[in-house]
Amino acid sequence: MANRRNFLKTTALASAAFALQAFKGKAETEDPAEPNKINKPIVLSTWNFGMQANVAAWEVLKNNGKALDAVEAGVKIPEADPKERSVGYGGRPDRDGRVTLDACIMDENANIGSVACLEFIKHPISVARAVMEKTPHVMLVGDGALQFAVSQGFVKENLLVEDSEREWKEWLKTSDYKPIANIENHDTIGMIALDANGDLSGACTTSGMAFKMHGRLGDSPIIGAGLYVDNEIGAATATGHGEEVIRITGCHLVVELMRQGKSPQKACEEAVMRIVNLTQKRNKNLKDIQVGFIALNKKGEYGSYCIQGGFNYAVHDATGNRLIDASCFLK
Ligand code: SD4
Repeated sequence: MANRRNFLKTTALASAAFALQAFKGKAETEDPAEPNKINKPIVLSTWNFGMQANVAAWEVLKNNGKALDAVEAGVKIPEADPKERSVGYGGRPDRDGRVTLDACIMDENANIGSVACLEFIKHPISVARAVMEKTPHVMLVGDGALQFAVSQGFVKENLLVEDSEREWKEWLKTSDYKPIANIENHDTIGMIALDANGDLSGACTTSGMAFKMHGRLGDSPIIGAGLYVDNEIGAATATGHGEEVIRITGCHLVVELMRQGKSPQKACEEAVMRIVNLTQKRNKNLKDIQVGFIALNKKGEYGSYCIQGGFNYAVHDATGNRLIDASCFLK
């Protein structure tokens, strides 16, 4: 334990030059034997629950369906599952005991839709899609998002399950807000897909940080932070402490790095290193922060990087569905 603490301390104090050195030479996903081969369709999603979500997305993709439909269908699986306590129905509440959900979606034509601080609706991703397709706007929040959802036929229901309520009441005894990285090995689900037609889309949905202040938004409903898609280049999505992802406009950065020629893996590494370096400059403790990115490019190459170990992601392509441990900065 002491050794780990020392190691973390040493690592956190490492210079930017050391930090940049540390992530050189990671494996690429491109097959050098077939540089022009496009691996499609393919879908990636964050955390363990991405495995099940990928299965639903794959049903769409394998039948030549659109990436947009695939990512919506995929993330609806954990949204509907009351046992998944960080997304949708069953999500942990804010410090006032209210379950407030954030989600966004982006398609191959740069159409975007988002809802934030939405209560009582099990599938915020579908409301985000309705914002995208049926309003002149791109983002609705709070009561306005709820009113819109109800007007579109979404059913209002109680999302606070017993286990989450019990945990919240326990938390109230101290009311100590300490977001924990990698809690239960799942958090936000972010999903990005390349369909058989070669088009990219992405979706991201979460209940956000447990016991957050009412009205707090993370990165997940913010296009460019928690999700970004550029159909000429690639797509990226994020999980972890949203404040840190917003600070660097994380997923837009990952996609821009791919535009500059970086592989998805290198782009994720460089974005994480921006957060690492800023954290050091701001004299904050890196070991309290987790951020993970996953990225996919137009060729179906993918990569991921995170600050701390423990983040994994699921990849489904024609060769099957698998869970991959992301490489990380703090070993
Ligand atoms: C947020 N990024 O609200 C989300 C939640 C998450 O680990 O992924 N937590 O900041």
